[in-house]
Amino acid sequence: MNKLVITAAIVGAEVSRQDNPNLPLNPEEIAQAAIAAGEAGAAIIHLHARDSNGTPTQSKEVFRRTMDLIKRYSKVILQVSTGGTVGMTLAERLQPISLRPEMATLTTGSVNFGQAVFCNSPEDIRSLALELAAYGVKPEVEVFEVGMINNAWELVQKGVLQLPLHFDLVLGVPGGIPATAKNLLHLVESLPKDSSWSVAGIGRHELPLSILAISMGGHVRVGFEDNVYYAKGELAQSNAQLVQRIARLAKEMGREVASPDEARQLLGLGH
Ligand code: KMH
Ligand code: ZN
Repeated sequence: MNKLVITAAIVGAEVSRQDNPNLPLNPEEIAQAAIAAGEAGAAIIHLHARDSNGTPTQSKEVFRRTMDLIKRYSKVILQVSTGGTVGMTLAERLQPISLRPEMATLTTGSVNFGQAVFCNSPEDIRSLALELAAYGVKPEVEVFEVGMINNAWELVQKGVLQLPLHFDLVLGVPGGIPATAKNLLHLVESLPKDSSWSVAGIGRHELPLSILAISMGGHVRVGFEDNVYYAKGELAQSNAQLVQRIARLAKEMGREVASPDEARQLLGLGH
């Protein structure tokens, strides 16, 4: 089987220190968490940013500072969020793209997100995809519902997105596709041929879906953005602890963990 690419989603936009006091928030803390996650086996860091109050921000300067700090000590692939948090304008969300990260997310549809709505109109999705292409940034297509796969495919047919695509299948967001094995299989079977994919199981679904993905030849995303627990009733000490467990399980299951450079090759990243 191919090597396993582990993504660490280390901060997100919706979790807080009340959920887990070990959540990294400022650029220094986020960089430290990213570097430790890389040392534990993560090849990709999915990056959000917070301002000095801990509020989600897409500020280019905050992203720049965080990314510079990480790059100083680690070769991990940096994947910036273009989702930000619900309610942000498209212009806000786009800001870090001009920093030319190696990857960025692209959610190809709208979905209820807890009590809010994560809005991605066809026009906004197209603008985001074109912006990524203009800066040579590889998209990771974020899928919260099965129709989002078809929306990505339509953009391929229109020449806006290029094959092969890399997907992150997010299961278990309240309002999105439920986290079941049957749904994961359906999503995977719906992907365009030769796509690569990772799975992000939300909350308690993180571990069982990760194990399924390791078995199926997919890749895995873990981290505080998706889940703040190590086990029922036991908060995770760090993002690295969650990554370490996946690396350990993968080894037990006969899959080697990809280094950042191996992940670059696997994902067709040009630099
Ligand atoms: N915070 C969510 C509303 C992304 O990073 O692109 C969207 C999200 C996806 O986290
Ligand atoms: Zn995110």
